Amino acid sequence: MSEPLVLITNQAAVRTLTLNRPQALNSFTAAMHLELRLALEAAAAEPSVRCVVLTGAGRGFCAGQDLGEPGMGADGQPSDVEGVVERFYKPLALRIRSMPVPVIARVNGVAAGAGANIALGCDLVVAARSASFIQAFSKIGLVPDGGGTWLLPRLVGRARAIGLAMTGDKLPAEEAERIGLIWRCVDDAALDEATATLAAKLAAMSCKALAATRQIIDDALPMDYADALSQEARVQGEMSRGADFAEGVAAFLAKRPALFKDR
Ligand code: T3D
Repeated sequence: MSEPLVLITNQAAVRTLTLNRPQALNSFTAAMHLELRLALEAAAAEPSVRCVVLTGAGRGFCAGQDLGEPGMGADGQPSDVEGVVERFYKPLALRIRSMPVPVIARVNGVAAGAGANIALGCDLVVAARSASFIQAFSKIGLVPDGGGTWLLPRLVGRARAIGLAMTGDKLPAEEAERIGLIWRCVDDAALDEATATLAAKLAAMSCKALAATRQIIDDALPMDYADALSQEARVQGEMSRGADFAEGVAAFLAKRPALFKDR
């Protein structure tokens, strides 16, 4: 039997999905997309999962689209890049952004092309110091995809977004943290512990509130101040009617840790 293209492991309430094509730096094939889609759906549907970690096997995180796949131009066949982006990268980016639990990208090595932008679309990115981010698209005559055109200017501003996307230069993880592209850069030897600690912390919090936090921050971006304040009032009302809020307040007043269960 062939190896799974996405490895699935559980540690308490944290589910780790590991892209598993290390020989090609975990670049995406249609088959790996389909396995990842199923794995994300399964994690979303499983009530015991309260945080998802996305990472890569071997020395890379993900080198984006597998450029050797049939239909990528190298085989002389007509390419269907638009179809690939619509069928695979768009649903993947949207699925990550709509997960009912927080999603952490554990960037263990190079993240290039759509691999970089799928990582950046996760809620929190923790990267090893030896890792790097490359908007590789311009080097092969493409434009950023995987959500890059939306994410990059919002994360680091237009000047840096254009600079990264046009040059396709390698951005070391340390610099990515310094400019606000990612949450944390840690020493390689500390990556496992830093990711596990963060994942366990998020898994113990109110998933419902964390998923709603992601949603209203994204939704507030094009809003004016008054509309964002109204959105906060509406969603705060929803949250306050849930069991997690009652539990959070009760735990605070009783000076005990809260036990959140909503998703
Ligand atoms: O359908 C569509 O195309 C639309 C969607 C587009 C989304 C995209 O992601 S477009 C961008 C695609 N990605 C790239 O252009 C990145 C290509 N890779 C690289 O530039 C380099 O591999 C890296 C800078 C990421 C890493 O360099 P390095 O020197 O550390 O490793 P390497 O030797 O280049 O790669 C190691 C192996 O992985 C190598 O195979 P080999 O020679 O050992 O058998 C290499 O061919 C393979 N590999 C790396 N990236 C890809 C890949 N194979 C297929 N596709 C790749 N993207």
